[in-house]
Amino acid sequence: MCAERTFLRIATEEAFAPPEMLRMYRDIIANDPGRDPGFMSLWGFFLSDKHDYPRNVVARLQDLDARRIQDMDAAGIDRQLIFLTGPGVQIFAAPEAVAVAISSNDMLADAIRRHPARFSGLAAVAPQDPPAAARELERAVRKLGLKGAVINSHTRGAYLDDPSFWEIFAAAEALDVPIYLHPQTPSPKMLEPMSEVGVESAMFGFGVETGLHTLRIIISGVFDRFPKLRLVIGHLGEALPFWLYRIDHMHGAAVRAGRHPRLKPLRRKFSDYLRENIWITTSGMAWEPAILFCQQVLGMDRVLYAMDYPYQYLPAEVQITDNLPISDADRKKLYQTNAEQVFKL
Ligand code: 1DF
Ligand code: MN
Repeated sequence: MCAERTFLRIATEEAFAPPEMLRMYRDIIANDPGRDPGFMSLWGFFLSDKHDYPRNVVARLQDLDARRIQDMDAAGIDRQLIFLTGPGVQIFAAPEAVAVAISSNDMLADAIRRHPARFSGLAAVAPQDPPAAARELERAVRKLGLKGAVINSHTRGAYLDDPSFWEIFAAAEALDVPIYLHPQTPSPKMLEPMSEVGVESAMFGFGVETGLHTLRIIISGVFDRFPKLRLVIGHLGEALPFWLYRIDHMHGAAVRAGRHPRLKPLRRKFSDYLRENIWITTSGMAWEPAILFCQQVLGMDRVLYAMDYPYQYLPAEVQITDNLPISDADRKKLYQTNAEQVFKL
């Protein structure tokens, strides 16, 4: 199939980490372990240096040159959409978070200038300081050529359905760029029943956290206030496509009955927002029945390919996507043109 390939493979949820930020992570682990137990479980593991698996991930995260391109070539990936790994700057106090977002965006933009045919990127922003986040998003898009922003779910327990964050959405809508709502470990209030059995990670907790966050954004009316806002979520929509029928039914019934003050009438059905304002990627979910289900439920134009490099760097997974029983035209949408349209690549 490779010899006569008629599409590019664009991977849309690919991570990097500046060495300086990892030094700051090590400092939190050593000196402030109570800051966020989810962060401790995640980065305590990846920075533990006890096993090849975390060591290899951390080495690959820091490379924005030859090793990354070699890995892309080995897997047949033509372009990566790269962004700062989770939880990015969202673990820091506001002034530090704002500064690290700026420096890591500059670092990513430099790498994209070195490898313009292979890399694109999204900006890190600090939701802790919404006006600064909006300003940095504008700088990153206008001056650095980045294609949108990543936000790694909750920011020290706070969710984006709180209107204090909405100027970030206003900036994204005005700049006509998407926000990638990427996972991180569940917020402190949700963590313990997961962490006591070790499933708060990307195994399960990431998806619950980020699916809940997306649901909160929709039911709060964000898309009625910002109807052109585009959100991208990974891991085949963090299970929301599977829940869609039941959420539509129960959300509608609860709103009509006035069941909860935060369940307010919306202009559209819950599922309409998922289909019209949200795009999903296949990161970590190279699984034929699940991909076909999401394409059937949301439409061929809404599902984008992603690998989740380097966390799930499995070149064999590309074969699964190559071999999906869909038309060549639809395969090109999945691998290339949907990403080109959503991120304006
Ligand atoms: C993991 C997975 C870590 C994802 C990530 O960032 C991450 C992991 C720290 O395997 O622990 O982004 N992921 O998106 O699935
Ligand atoms: Mn990821």
